[in-house]
Amino acid sequence: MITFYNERHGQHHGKAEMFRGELVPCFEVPSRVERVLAELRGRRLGAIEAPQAFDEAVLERVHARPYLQFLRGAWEEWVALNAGNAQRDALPSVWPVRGHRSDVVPQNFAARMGLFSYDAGTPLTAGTWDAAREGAWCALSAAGRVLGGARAAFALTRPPGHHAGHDFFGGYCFINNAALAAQALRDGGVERVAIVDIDYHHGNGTQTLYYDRADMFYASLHGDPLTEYPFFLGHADETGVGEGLGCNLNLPLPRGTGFPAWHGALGQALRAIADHGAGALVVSLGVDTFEGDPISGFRLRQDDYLRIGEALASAGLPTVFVFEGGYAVSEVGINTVNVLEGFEQ
Ligand code: SP5
Ligand code: ZN
Repeated sequence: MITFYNERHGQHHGKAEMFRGELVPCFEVPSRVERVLAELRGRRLGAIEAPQAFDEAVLERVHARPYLQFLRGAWEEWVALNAGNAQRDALPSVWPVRGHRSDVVPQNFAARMGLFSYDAGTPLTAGTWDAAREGAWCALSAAGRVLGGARAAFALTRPPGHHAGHDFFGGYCFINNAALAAQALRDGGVERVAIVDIDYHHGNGTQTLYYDRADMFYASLHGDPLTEYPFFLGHADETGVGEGLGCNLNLPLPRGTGFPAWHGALGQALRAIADHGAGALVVSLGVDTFEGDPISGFRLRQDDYLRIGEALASAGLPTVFVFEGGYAVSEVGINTVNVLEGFEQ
């Protein structure tokens, strides 16, 4: 399968994220994608290409214009704020909550950063916008290849995307690459698109983007939000709204879940996708379900990822894979490429 690789991913490199009152080194590091790239090359999985360039207006198919404007200018504004900021990543520290105004965009940069985000774990750096935008081009190029008749294509990029919503960043994500790929498939003539999100974390960004739509089916397997990030979305009773009612399937699983139960839930998600009549599939491919992942709680092993690829292939749909989480750096390449290889066998 062809891979569209984001050569600019390294321009996004956060130093630290807020965790329990401390700034701890970022888990979402450039070496993650370098490992996947090396594994793809070593196992000769197919061509690795740079993405096409697109008009930035296409990002508005998924994201709000004021949010995109914010992201475009954020680093320069941050640097202009204080001497020394060029040496520090930007992190939000204040947010609107229930009953506060979110319809007025504040002039203060810290306030605007909070308006457009939901956690303090997602540093914005000098090259974040360039890296995220190039990642969007990878997702759109992969969708384009599938629309052109390819069985599958892979967008290998970071920062990841599934936590980013219409007008917010968080969870290491800025631009929702999977949502863009799904919309591109729709715009290319696929009437019903399914997204299956196999990252350890619920894809709150993707779910909120398509919650009221019947043409986008979102299914996610993830750590139960009662105990796991992103906490405030991802419960089983979230099934969609309006025309989208019945087009959202959350399968939360407890910490400690191993492959048999996880694989059963994937089967359930794929049956629901078949029932929906989807004509194409987008896979939010996180491998933070691995037993060795430093921030997650499932117990999948390396060989399980081959079985996941086989199960995804059994859906029989043209498929766009989009790289998401996975923080056990030394195994992230093997696990990710196992999914792709399992799919091709
Ligand atoms: C794309 C993706 O996988 N985003 C995940 C964002 C998770 N952010 C919260 C991480 C909390 C870190 N916990 C550290 C535990 C150390 N033992
Ligand atoms: Zn994740």
